[in-house]
Amino acid sequence: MADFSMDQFRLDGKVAVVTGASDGIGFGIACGLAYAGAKIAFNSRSQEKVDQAIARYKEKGVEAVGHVCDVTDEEAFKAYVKLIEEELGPIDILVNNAAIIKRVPMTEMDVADFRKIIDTDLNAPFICSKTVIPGMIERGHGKIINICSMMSELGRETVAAYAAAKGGLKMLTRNICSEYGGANIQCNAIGPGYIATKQTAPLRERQPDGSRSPFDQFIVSKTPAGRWGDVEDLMGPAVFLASDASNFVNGHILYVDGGILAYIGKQP
Ligand code: NAP
Ligand code: GCO
Repeated sequence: MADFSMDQFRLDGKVAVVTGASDGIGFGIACGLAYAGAKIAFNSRSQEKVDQAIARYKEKGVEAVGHVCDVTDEEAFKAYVKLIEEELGPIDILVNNAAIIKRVPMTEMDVADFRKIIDTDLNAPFICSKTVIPGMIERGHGKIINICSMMSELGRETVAAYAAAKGGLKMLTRNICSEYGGANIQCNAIGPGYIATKQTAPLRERQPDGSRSPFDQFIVSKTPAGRWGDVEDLMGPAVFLASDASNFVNGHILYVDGGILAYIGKQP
């Protein structure tokens, strides 16, 4: 029998950058990677959020290094990577998590807003990936995890820009795999289902009588697991895709959605 060790899932000594991980899914994924042994760097657009997040990481037993950096600014991200490499060492793992959403019918959406969402949710993962890939090639290994979405596969009213960006991110994932798989870089994505974070809080707002909103009920009924996901649901998949256990997994979109994409919906 071939050799196998659970140590393949460990990330001891690895340096992981998780973008936009001051809160939400990024924060959860960063904690998961840290519990598996990785050193964590994150960024945010505000110093206040960096400081608050460092304290929250500490509460979770994680020593994370945080700095202000806007992922849409290529020069700023290059400088950020230089800083992280000085502080923690070369980057082994990049998680492209930072993103924004604006929910508005397409014909009412300003082109400036559409461009901003594409810039943050699609152009920025390109910028961040292209910044770290040369170092990964030099060192002979690297892991990139893009955070996709149900909207990488499905459309829905009011999220045209977000869906266009997340669909594009799926193909960027496959293209990075295609171009750099030969350099021992694995680029995969996680496609979370509906996860309870600030981003989705407006969708879960309670009705005046305390009951669940129709959209909230719709999501629960569309999810075979019968619930919203928690950031903890994404930790194991992220550790797997960041670790040597996934060295032959490349260009894959791992949907962590409680089964949404497998399900036609409740029959009448
Ligand atoms: P969130 O709480 O809004 O987190 C997004 C983070 O991105 C924020 O903490 C924000 O950090 C950061 N960010 C935004 N623009 C940035 C920029 N230009 N530069 C640097 N950081 C920036 O949302 P979330 O729910 O955790 O989402 C995280 C990721 O999962 C996103 O890619 C989202 O599309 C994806 N996702 C979410 C769900 C869900 O149901 N929640 C499902 C599928 C996919 P600061 O405000 O601190 O700058
Ligand atoms: C929405 C949601 C979604 C989720 C997620 C689904 O308005 O439908 O915000 O886009 O956040 O990305 O996987």
